[in-house]
Amino acid sequence: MPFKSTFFALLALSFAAVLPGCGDKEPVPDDSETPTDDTGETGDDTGTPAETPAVFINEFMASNATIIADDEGGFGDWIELYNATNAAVDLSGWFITDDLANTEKHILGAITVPAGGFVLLWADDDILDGDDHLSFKLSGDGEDLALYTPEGVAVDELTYQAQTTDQSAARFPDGGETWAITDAPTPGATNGDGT
Ligand SMILES: [Ca+2]
Ligand SMILES: [Ca+2]
Repeated sequence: MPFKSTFFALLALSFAAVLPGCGDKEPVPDDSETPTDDTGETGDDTGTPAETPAVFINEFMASNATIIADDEGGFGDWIELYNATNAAVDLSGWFITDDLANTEKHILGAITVPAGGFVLLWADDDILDGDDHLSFKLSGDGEDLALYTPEGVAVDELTYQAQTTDQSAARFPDGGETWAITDAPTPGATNGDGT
C-alpha cells in the first residue's frame, strides 16, 4: 500500500503492521496527492481523527533512585510525553492515570507539550510541587498508564510489567510502536533510535 513519510508520526501506532507490506516498495513521494496502487483504493488519510492529537506516553520510570531529581531534590517516578505533531498541544484538562478503571484519576493543569517535543511529569503523589507533579506514583511491580483528552478519548493506554530500578521503558523511535527497557534513560529528551 502507499506510504507517505510525512505521516510516519501520525500512523506510528499502525507502523509495525504496515511495514511488512511495504518492504518491497519505495515510499510514495510526499507530493503525490493521489496515491494509486494495485487495489485502486483512494488515498484518504482518515486513520487518525484530527481532534485527537498524536501525543504519546513515550518513556517512563517506575523506580527512580539516582537518574533524575525534581526541583525539590526528590527522585520520584516520572513519565515523559512526546508530541508527534507540528503544533504545541495544551494538555490542560486532559487526564492521566495509573488505573485503566479510573480514567479521571488526575486532571492535568497548565502543561503544554511543544511541537515535536517532550514534557516530563513527576508521578510522585506530590501535587503541591506544581502542575508537572501527579497525584499518583508508578508501581515498580507493574501497573497501567494512560492519557485521555478532556472528552475522555483515549490518546495512549498501556499496561506494563515489573520494572527494574533506574531503568526506563521507552518507545523506539519516539512515538514508535516498539518498547524497550533501557539503562540509559533520556527523561525529557529524545529516545533516539535505541542503538
Ligand atoms: Ca500507582
Ligand atoms: Ca526520552
